[in-house]
Parts: sequence; structure tokens; C-alpha cells
Amino acid sequence: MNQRATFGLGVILRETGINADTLRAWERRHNLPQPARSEGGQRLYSSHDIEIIKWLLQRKEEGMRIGQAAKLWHRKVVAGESPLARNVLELRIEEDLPEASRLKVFQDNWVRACISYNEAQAEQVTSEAFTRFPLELVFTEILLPSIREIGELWYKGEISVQQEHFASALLMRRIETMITASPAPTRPEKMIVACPPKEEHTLSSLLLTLFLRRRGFHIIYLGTNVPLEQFKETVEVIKPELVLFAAQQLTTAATLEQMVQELSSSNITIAYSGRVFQSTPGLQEHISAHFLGEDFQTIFAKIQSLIETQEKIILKASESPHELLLTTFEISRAAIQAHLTNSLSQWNVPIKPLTDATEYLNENIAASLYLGDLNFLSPELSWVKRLLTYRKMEEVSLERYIQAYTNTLQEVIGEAATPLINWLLEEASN
Ligand code: B12
Repeated sequence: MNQRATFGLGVILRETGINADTLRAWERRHNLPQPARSEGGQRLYSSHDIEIIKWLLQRKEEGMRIGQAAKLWHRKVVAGESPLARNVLELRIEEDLPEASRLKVFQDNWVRACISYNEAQAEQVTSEAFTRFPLELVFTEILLPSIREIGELWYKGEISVQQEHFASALLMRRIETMITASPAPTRPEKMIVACPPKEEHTLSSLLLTLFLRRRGFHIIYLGTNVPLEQFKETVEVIKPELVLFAAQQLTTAATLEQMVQELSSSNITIAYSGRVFQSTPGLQEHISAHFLGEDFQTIFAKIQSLIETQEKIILKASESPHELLLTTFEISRAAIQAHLTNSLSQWNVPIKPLTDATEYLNENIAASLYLGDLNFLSPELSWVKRLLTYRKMEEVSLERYIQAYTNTLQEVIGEAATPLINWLLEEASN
């Protein structure tokens, strides 16, 4: 690329369609491009500068904010990559690096390719990884950490929800293609793999399906958000040796338990796993089914043993101590949402992050009341706190928001909500 700076501003504006104020702002704030100066102090641009501007404009068109695009450019340059080399994979892997560092190179490249919507490059990274590492390791040590990193960037507001959707859709397509290509079952046992009601995170249940198919099992994959209704009949028709559920959130741990209760008279073996059982201590004891373990590499021995023993579920001994409050809370949810939105709208801050927080909190309070322990809400309050921080709501502390929330509970539900109000106030002040 010609790096000689010979073009004046007029040529640049004509070639790229950018306006002069925007270009100056990019130069000032993001150091991109960095034009030379003529003796008289005029800016002078090169063909390379034109390509930089076009590259930045393209990223903007794809949904990136300019700050993110500029950061991406600088990161690539520091890593010794050429940002302008589209679709050409430049993985710098020193073979004598430890395995963890080599895996990280793949992770970084996949994440970068997804953030810039570069499907061809992301697929190249995945294909290259499959030639170097065992198939399951590529998923568990490269692609899952990558999608987690992308989820974290989205949560912090550093990438858009579209970039996150692009990455998870790409990963799902990969897994689905591999499921389709896996050989016919070689074992007689049948298993159902499903997500409980309201669960839309399907990546882990798809992976579970792929890994079990590769071990010769006959898997009937039911996918996302499988409703309670008729599940019992479905199980009676299919007669599986095992039903496997994956729940990622507190809300879906609650619907999972509902599902297990619903299936209790069917005399089948049920097992589960998922992210929330890692993040919420004690939650497993409130689910009346077998916990598989957290690690994809070690669950297969447990699955094998459950198939052999056909050990049935043990139903939870007692009902939730919060049964009554749950009923009142469910009846009052719409009123809580309306009352609180009305109070929060007087705060003179953007309302959307606050209504998102309220919706999230309502769902999770209902789940913890159903599961019988308010302490399960602790990680969820931390989630709300981080949401407020990442959405740049500096003036709204968690404590202030929870104070408003509990005032609403007092107004709408009254005395009956006291245990919940006390718990929320104490937790928020910690
Ligand atoms: C992709 C994604 C989505 C996609 C899902 C697409 C799809 N078809 O799967 C979409 C956009 C639909 C989505 C929606 C939502 N999401 Co989402 N999502 C994610 C993301 C980025 C990846 C999740 C994933 O599948 N990971 C792959 C799994 C396998 O990895 P993992 O979750 O880390 O799990 C590890 C272990 O727990 C274990 N494991 C997990 N499952 C299983 C199963 C088995 C059998 C085994 C053995 C092990 C195991 O293995 C993994 C490796 O160690 C995460 C970010 C993250 N940090 O994970 C957020 C995340 C899970 N989502 C989150 C949220 C809040 C939501 C929404 C509520 C957002 C919204 N406001 O709409 C909705 C909820 C939708 C619903 N009703 O279910 C939060 C959950 C927070 C919480 N406390 O519950 C997360 C953590 C993002 C965040 N940091 O805020 N999401």
C-alpha cells in the first residue's frame, strides 16, 4: 500500500464520503488516520490513510461504534496483523508455546473475527483449530470461552447485541452441521435432551447432543424453551432411558424443578446441569433430579451409570416456605412494574436500564420464592448492580434502586412482603 502522503483533505472527502468534522474528530480522539503535515501545516494523506478511513466506515456500517472500531484497528496493529488483509488468516502460533497459550491465540482470533462480522475468517479459525486439537477440546477450550468473552463484552456495552447474536448463531450453525454429519446410533439407549421452559440458551444442550451422538447414543433433541404441557405424554411415547436438561439461569432452574415435579409420576430418570448451578451455591439441593456435574469432559461416566442403574428422582421433601408470598407476588407483578416505573420516571435518568433491571429482578424473585431460598438472589442482585454500572447509570446506586423497589413492594403488597423487603435491603447495603 502506498504510504506516501500526497493528498489534500478535498481528495479524501471525495474518495471516502466522510465529512471534514467527523474526520478531524476521529484523528483527535482515536488517532486514526494520522496524516502527515505539509511545510505550511496542511494535512497530507496517503492511499493507506484512505484505506483506513474506508475500513473504519465499513465497521461502522456493520454496527460497531467508532471507538470500538478504532480500538480493534490498534489492537490488530499491535498484534502484528494487517487489519486490511480481509479473509486472510494470520495465526501466529509458536509451536513450542504451552497448550493454553496456543488455545488462547485461537480464542482471540475467533472473537476478533466475530466482532468484525468476518464469517469466513471465524470459520477458518475453527477449521484450523480442528486440525490441531481434538474436536471436543476445540469446543470446550476455544469456542465456549470465546462466546463467554463475547457475552461479557456485550454485557459491558463494548459490543452490540447484533455482534453477540452473530457469534452465537455462527457457533450454533457449526454444532448443528456436525450433529447432522454424525454417524447413526450404535447403541440401543435413547435419551431426550431439552431446555426447560423459558430457557433460550441452547448452545450447551446442542453440544451435549453432539458429544453424546459421537459416543453412539440415540439422542432426541427437543431444543429451546420446551413447554411443560404434554411433556409427560412425549416421554411416555419415546420411553427414553434418560432425560437430560440444561438450565443456565435461576429462572430456568425454577422451571426445571417444575418440569421434574410434573414428570415425577412417569417413573423416568432425569439429570441436569448448567451454568447457574456453578454460580449459585446450594441450588442443586433444591432440584429433584440428578446433577450431572459441570465439566463436559467428566459427565459421561455419570450418564453411563444413570443409564445402568435407572435411579429415579428423589422429590424435594418440603414445599417452599415462601409459597404464600409467591402467590401474592405473582398476582401483583404487573402492578409492581407499573408502580415502580412511575416512581423511577421521576429520576431524570434513562428509564430503559431501570425497567430492564426491574423485569430481571421480578423474574428472579419469583424463581427464588418458588425454589424456597431468597439467598439464591444474591448473584442476581450483583448482576443488576453491574448492569447499572455498565449502562453508565452512575447516579443510580444499587442501594437507591432497591430502596425504590422495596418502597413499591410495601405499597403494592404490604406486610406480607416484609421478609423479601428485609432481605433485599440488607443484601443491597452489603
Ligand atoms: C449466547 C447467549 C445468549 C443467546 C442464546 C443463543 C442460544 N441459542 O443459545 C441469546 C441472545 C438468546 C441470549 C438471551 C438472553 N441472555 Co444470554 N448469554 C449468551 C452467552 C453470550 C453465551 C451462553 C452460552 O450458551 N454459553 C455456552 C455455555 C456452554 O457456556 P457457559 O454458559 O459458560 O457454561 C459453562 C458451564 O456452566 C457449563 N455448562 C453450561 N451448560 C451446561 C450443560 C451441561 C450438560 C454441562 C455438562 C455443562 C454445562 O459448561 C460451560 C463451560 O464451562 C452468555 C454469556 C456467558 N457468560 O455465558 C449470556 C448470558 C448467559 N445471558 C444472560 C442473559 C441475562 C440473557 C437474557 C436475560 C438477556 C435479555 N435481557 O434478553 C436473555 C434470556 C433468554 C432466555 N429467556 O433464556 C446472562 C445470564 C445472567 C444470569 N445471571 O443469569 C449471561 C451470563 C450474560 C451476562 N453476563 O449477562 N443469551
